Formats: sequence, C-alpha cells, structure tokens
Amino acid sequence: MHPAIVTRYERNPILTRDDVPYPVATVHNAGVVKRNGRYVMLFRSHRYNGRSIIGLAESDDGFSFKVHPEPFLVPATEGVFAEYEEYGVEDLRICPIDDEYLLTYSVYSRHGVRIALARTRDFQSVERIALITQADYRNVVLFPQRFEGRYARLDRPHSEISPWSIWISYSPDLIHWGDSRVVMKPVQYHWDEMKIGPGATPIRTDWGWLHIYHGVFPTMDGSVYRLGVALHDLKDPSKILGVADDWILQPEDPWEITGYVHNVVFTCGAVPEDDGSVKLYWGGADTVMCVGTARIGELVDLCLNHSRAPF
Ligand code: BMA
Repeated sequence: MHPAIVTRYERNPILTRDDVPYPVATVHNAGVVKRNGRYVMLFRSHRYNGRSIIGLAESDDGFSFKVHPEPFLVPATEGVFAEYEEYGVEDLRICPIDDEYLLTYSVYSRHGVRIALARTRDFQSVERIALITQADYRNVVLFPQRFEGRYARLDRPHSEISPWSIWISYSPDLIHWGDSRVVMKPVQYHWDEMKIGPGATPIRTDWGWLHIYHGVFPTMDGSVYRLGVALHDLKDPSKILGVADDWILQPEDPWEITGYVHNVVFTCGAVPEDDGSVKLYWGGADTVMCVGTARIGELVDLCLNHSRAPF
C-alpha cells in the first residue's frame, strides 16, 4: 500500500453540526490559523435554506474545537456587499500578515460568484475591504508576505475553453489586482484532470512556498475531490518549482465518501508547526470538518523529487 502522507486524526471528524449552537445543516471548508498559541477556525455552514454562513471555533490543541454561540460572518445587509453576498458567504481563507488577518471568501448572488476581502485583528469584529474579482471566481488565497511591495494571491477564474486552472495576481493596495498569469493547469487523465483550485494559504518553507490545492476528477458516479501539493519559488511565486504527481489525500473515511456531496475532501486551511509538521484541515463530503498531520519536509520532497511534468 502507498504510505500515508497525511496521517488522519483518529477521532475525526473534529467538528459536526451537532457542535454548533445555532441551526446549521453542515460544517465544512474552514480556514484555520494559529494565534497566540490558540487555533482559530472559521468554518462554513449551510443554513437550512441552502445558503452559507461562516462560524468561529477555537481550540488549544488544534484537534478539539469549541464553537462560538453566534456566527462570525453572515451576508452583509447594506452597501455594495449586501448586493453581492445575498446568496451566502463560503469557503473562507485566513492569511496572517503584519499584525492583522486578511480574509478571502466566496460571495454568491444573482450576479454569480465572486471574491470578497475583509480584515480582522481580533476575530471579534470584521471589516470588509473590497470585492476583489468580477463574477466566476472562487478559491482565492493570499500569500502571507509582500513581493517587492505588492500583495500576491492565487486565484481561479472560470473558463469554458481550458480546464479551470490556478492563476496568480498582484496588488499594491489589496483593492486593485492585476498583472495576472496562469501558473498551474490540470493534467489530462490524471487525478486532477477536470479542474484545480487554490486550497490552503501557502506555507513558507526554506525550499519554497508550499501550496496544498484541490483537484477534481470526473467519474460515472460524479466528481471526486482530492488534495495535492505544489511548491512555488520563494522570491517569485509565479514560478512553480514542482507539483507532486500523486495526490496527498483522497476521500476514504465514511464521512468523506458520504454526505451532502459525496467523495469530497476540500481544504481552506493548514497550520505549520515549529516541529516541522503541518496540521491539515479539510471538509469531508461538504458535511463535517477533519484534521490530519503531515511532515512539511515530505510534502516538499514530493514536489521536488516526485513531480509531474510542468504544463
Ligand atoms: C466546489 C465548491 C466547494 C465544495 C466542492 C465540493 O465547487 O463548491 O465549496 O466543497 O465544490 O462540493
């Protein structure tokens, strides 16, 4: 058997709707960050009307989380954000930079899906900054560092012509984004052949930026969502140093195979630890939250020494 790259926590799932003190149908696709030694999780839940909100949970050890009594982020009720968040807020990523946390999340409305950017310092109040894409974008992750003074993000525009791919864009001020180019594409008849998308906020390592992303394969039984790993150049993140040929995680546990959407593992967050490990968080079947651990060095090795051919 293939050796496990990600060791699943033995008490998965770590968070379900039963842990949430307000009515929700699911708990999944959470951004996670370590702050002052505590883990903060911003997770997505479907309400019973099918639209999503973001909840907050905290933990001392990264495994056992307690949910706050009120949701953290619900659709805005006034201004331009109200128009574009009408159908819900989804799949939030947390990027620690300077002394604040930047939040990117998908917003749905009658105009389609686009990305909003907000900031928080304390995970109590949140300030919306801007809507940073047009329609048909999902899965935007920011790098936790500037490059020659500019912020950088990985994003995933929709395309009818080529399979959905990962792009990079830059901004001087978090509001205006451009200088975009494609950096990674799905590989034909490969586990991620249908589409790929940014996953967790990239992790800085000595060898490069480690990016855990998702890839989708179409089957007769619907799509299968798996996770893979890519390494970007430290100074120039538009340059890919390698992409692991094999996936690092696929749906295998019963709560990953069966649920609201079956056969899904989907990440929005991973926390690097001082001992060289990483805690990887993923939604199982769009229904529950799970966690596992991996060695950062092993993930880097997969990218550099077991890489597929660049596109
Ligand atoms: C994607 C997004 C994710 C979801 C995944 C699997 O397109 O909607 O939020 O986890 O599909 O359903």
